[in-house]
Amino acid sequence: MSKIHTLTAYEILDSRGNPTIETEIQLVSGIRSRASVPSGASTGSFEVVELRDADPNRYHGKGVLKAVQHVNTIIKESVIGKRVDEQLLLDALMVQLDASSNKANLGGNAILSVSLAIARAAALHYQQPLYQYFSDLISYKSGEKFVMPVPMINIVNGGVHADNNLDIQEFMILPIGFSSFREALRAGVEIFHTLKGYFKQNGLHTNVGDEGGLAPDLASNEKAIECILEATLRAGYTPGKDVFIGLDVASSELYKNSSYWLEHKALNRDEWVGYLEHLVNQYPIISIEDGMAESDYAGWLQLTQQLGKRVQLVGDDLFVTNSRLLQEGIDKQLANAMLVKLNQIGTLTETLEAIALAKNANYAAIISHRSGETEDTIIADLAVGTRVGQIKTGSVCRTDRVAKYNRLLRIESELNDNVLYGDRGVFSKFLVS
Ligand code: 2PG
Ligand code: MG
Repeated sequence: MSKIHTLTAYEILDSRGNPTIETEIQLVSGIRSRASVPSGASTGSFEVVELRDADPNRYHGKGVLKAVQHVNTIIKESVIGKRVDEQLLLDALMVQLDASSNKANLGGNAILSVSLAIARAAALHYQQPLYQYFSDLISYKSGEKFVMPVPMINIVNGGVHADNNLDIQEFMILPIGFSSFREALRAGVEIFHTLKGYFKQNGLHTNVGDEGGLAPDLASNEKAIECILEATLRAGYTPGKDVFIGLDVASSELYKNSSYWLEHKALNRDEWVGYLEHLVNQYPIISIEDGMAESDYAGWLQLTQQLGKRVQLVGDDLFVTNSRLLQEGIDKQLANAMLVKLNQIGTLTETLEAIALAKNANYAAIISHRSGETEDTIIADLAVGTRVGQIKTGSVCRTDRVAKYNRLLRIESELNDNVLYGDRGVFSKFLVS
């Protein structure tokens, strides 16, 4: 087995033009690989620490040279000479080296860049595609089919991801009613372009937000959903049959002084849950992420009781890919799905543990990007390898987003017929046929 020869980290840029960390690993065998780390804007308070330099003379304080330094010294010294396929051990070692509860010492970004570079190098060592390596790591039976994920395509951006007047952060389409990822993605792309044309026709601007979704000012949040449904029909698809709506409300961002702020009005918990229920009654919505603020547990319970049988309720800020928080949510019966972001927890091992916990509790898991991304496509492989059946990776323009879709297209083509699309098991409980 090849051993780790050296690690080299450096500063690169993410899709918003902010510094982030990339780590290159070299094995004794000569194999080299690298991995980079994304960065969020609407972050949950319990995410691990993204270590930044806070040096106002560089990148407005956003430099990551301290994290780089940690990889190039402390982490490097402790992993050199170790077997590259000991992912569990190496991740545990880094957690131990950090010795804090939230990776504040070495930086979650430093640790994750190493964790992912290791996985990629091990896959190369075994001459396996990365998704296959992930699948083996979690011990799927060989021969069990891979599952291409349903893409949650974020075609209208709002909230902190855009400079428009929409409160809801992400308006997504889920092309569920298709038999391959390729055809589902094509529908998504056609709807995106139709929507762009429709906005243009109506004198609305067609600039895009951080995740590549269109970001015009609109009369209301509901109007965004209505425009998407209109574009779906115009593109020749049927809402509620081929294509469903998903929202990431990112409501921790809207929650101030115990009120949810919508369209400049303060709503109390009942009114807010009532609003979400109204949206579900009115439109073919199948998934709502962060419907309630991360600290509003009573609100989450109410929302889950009221809507949990009808739609997927996804905890992002609520769970932050953290098994302890997820277990608490499972015990209290909050939400019914978890968003999975590698950099919320900081190692591959802990991410896989959280996914396993979700699966065991019958919670869906959705592999996700961050609003600040790099060209790294590892989440595409993670989605296929873990067979979770869903991925959230933004709009269908801008290379930071499209790179993941392109990787998925390549994987599907490589797997030929030996692959399923989506996982009706995840959605069928919400579909009234
Ligand atoms: C989210 C993400 C990704 P951010 O809230 O789900 O879409 O945004 O990376 O800014 O947290
Ligand atoms: Mg979110």
